[in-house]
Amino acid sequence: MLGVPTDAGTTYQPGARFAPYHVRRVSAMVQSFHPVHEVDVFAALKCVDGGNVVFPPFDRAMMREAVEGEIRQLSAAHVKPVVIGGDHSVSLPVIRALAKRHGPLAVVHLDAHLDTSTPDVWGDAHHHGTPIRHAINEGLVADGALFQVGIRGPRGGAGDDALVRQKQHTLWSPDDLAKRGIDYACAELRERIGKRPTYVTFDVDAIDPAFAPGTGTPVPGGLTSREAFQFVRGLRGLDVIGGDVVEYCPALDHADITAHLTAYLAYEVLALMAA
Ligand SMILES: [Mn+2]
Repeated sequence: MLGVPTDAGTTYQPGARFAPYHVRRVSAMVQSFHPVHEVDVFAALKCVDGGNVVFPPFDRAMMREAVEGEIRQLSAAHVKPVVIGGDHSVSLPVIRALAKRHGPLAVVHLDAHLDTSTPDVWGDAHHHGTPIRHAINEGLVADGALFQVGIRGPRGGAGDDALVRQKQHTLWSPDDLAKRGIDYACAELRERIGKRPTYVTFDVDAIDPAFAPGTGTPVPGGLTSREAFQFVRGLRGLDVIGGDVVEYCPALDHADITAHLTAYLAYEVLALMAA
């Protein structure tokens, strides 16, 4: 586990840079044995908290450089990273490092937002609304192997989904997931991804603000935390080579609801690796 404490890529309410500290604090509540996968996660895996990646918190380019460098070293040593953000801009350097090692990846992206914004939106190519566009355009994601789940709410324009559609990627809103059924959707996803190395990037705003109030760009109408767990558990069998949980913002949280959620989601990603 690595913390990446930055929110310099945030477009609305900042504060996600403090997430790793709070996830560590509540993670003492997360025990080892997974009741669904029937695996003792921390016995099956050698888990280490590698601390936080070090960079100036206000410099996004230096953050990307530091994170990519760290992940490249870990990956060369056969370590599978699980990153706690930070805002969603932390995912791009992780995906870059892993794709350099494994080739184009499958990416399972849970989020309220597409995160494929162009530089036109804010006059800047790199913020928390852009990592997926860069990952697609840099060839880090295999065609047809991106699954965006939980996307909802108004778009900036009619063409916002075009990039994702044009590469035969998949976009499931919470309603799409409910109509298909989560188990059926996961079976379809697993069949299409097959043996391809897979990265899981989990923006906590995929989950409804009722269940995840501590996040900077909330959108009503999201997944319940139960649906999210069911979905992530349904990824079992994929070759999960890394993952992240991002956009948890402690200052906006209540009673550590989102802190616990973030810690448990990270545990679910570890459980996929252990199972
Ligand atoms: Mn996001």
